[in-house]
Amino acid sequence: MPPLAALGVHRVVPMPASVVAASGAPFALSATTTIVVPAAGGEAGRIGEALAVLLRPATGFPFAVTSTDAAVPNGSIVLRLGGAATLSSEGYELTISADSVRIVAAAPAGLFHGIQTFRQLLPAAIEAEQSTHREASGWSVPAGQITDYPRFAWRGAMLDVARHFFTVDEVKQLIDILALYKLNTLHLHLADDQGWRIQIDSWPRLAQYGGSTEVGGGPGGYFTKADYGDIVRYAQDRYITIVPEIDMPAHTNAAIASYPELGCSRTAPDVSPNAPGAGLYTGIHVGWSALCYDKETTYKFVNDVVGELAAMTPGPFIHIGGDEVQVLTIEQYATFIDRVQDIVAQHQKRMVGWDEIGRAHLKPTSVAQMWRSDTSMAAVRQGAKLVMSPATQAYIDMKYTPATELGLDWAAYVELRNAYDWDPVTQYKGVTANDVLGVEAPLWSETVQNITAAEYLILPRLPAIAEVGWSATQTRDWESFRARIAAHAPRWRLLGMNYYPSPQVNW
Ligand code: TNX
Repeated sequence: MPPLAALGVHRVVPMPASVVAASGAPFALSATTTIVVPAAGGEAGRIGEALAVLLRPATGFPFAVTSTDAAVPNGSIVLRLGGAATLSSEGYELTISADSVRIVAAAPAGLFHGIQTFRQLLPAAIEAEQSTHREASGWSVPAGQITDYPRFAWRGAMLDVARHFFTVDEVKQLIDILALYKLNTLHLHLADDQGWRIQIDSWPRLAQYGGSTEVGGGPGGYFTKADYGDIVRYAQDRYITIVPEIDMPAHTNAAIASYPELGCSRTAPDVSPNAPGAGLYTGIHVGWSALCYDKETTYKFVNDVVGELAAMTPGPFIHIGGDEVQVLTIEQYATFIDRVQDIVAQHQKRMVGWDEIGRAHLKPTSVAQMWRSDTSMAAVRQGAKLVMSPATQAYIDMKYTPATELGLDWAAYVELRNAYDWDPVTQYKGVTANDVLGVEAPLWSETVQNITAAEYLILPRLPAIAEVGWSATQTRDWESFRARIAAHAPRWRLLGMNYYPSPQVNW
């Protein structure tokens, strides 16, 4: 049986803007299918190669990649740039007939997203590593046309590599999930009380000492600059921007343990007997540590760290945290954030911070990440844009139900439907569409020790958030989503990904 009778009953997540089924025969992959890219090659050529790499293992077909602008023979998958300028820089048009598949986009990111849609229209078995179980349907894709583009510019996930460290390989596995669901931003929470995870040459003990443990007393770890560059390039190849975060002025115990002159007051609420070194912290309390807001050393430190981070980060944003400060007054806090904002600007980047930064004097180019809402409106009133991460919907470190072993529950239990059924613009009174840059699902890692555990919390909730960020309001529908996402579990299994089989879905 073919996987889909017609394009009208496709299983694509996130839901495309427009899907028009055609009555003609489907397109079928075969041993003679070629991938045609523009003569100029370039990024479209690289995307065509990536498509071939995706299709070869399961089918066993060669998928030659040809560079030409000439008319193409029947049986081709054609990638073209231009002609779809109205679709924005991430949009695409996918046209499928018995003779050919055409993906047209104004920019390479759109071609990349179009390929993810084509991939999801193929039977799940396309994800298999070997062609051992030939697809009975003949690898066919129903005829029709999809026109698609995102609702929001920032569609992200966050991984907390500070509470537990994750390897470069694990981060790449997460990036693969983001790419499949057309997410374009990966925010890395690189420093917190329990660990500093990025090499900084001017302050070497940050990573060497501050990175030497994690929650529970494990060995921790950190990314060298080469590791970080590797992650940045892997993400770039998938049209994903890395947003690095150094959380300050609170959540800074790992830095203060490495360089005690950075601290003003610091009393760890509980010191783990497992802590391998003086001043290091392996518990999970928050808010108690702080950089000294009135010492020049602090700003030299911030300038050095932001400078090195800006130099290794091609994306426009540096996230400076700014959350949960308990040991500074509001005035002291605002003084600190104002100066840090200037430092970030001096390094030609835009500052992002958790919504508490609304208490400072924000530039309109700064971005506040809404998580609790109380200070978000103060940021909006200053012209800053919001990235929406309401903890009750978008925090994918929350337990699904009281029975979930992993995760925390301080904000809510977040079952799949809670993660899906909300709107970034109407969620909070006073926010308008113009204020919202996009959405992000943070994965804090107090209870999450490796990527397998992370995947259990990520799938299926991150695809739900991806649809919140990509799909137009009028195309979104819970019943439709729960039917479509069910078809993704076989894909995840073939990709070796762990997931939570939510009882809200008929898997
Ligand atoms: C709150 S959200 C925090 C983090 C914790 C998280 C756990 C935010 C800006 N701060 O420090 O890891 O809750 O859910």
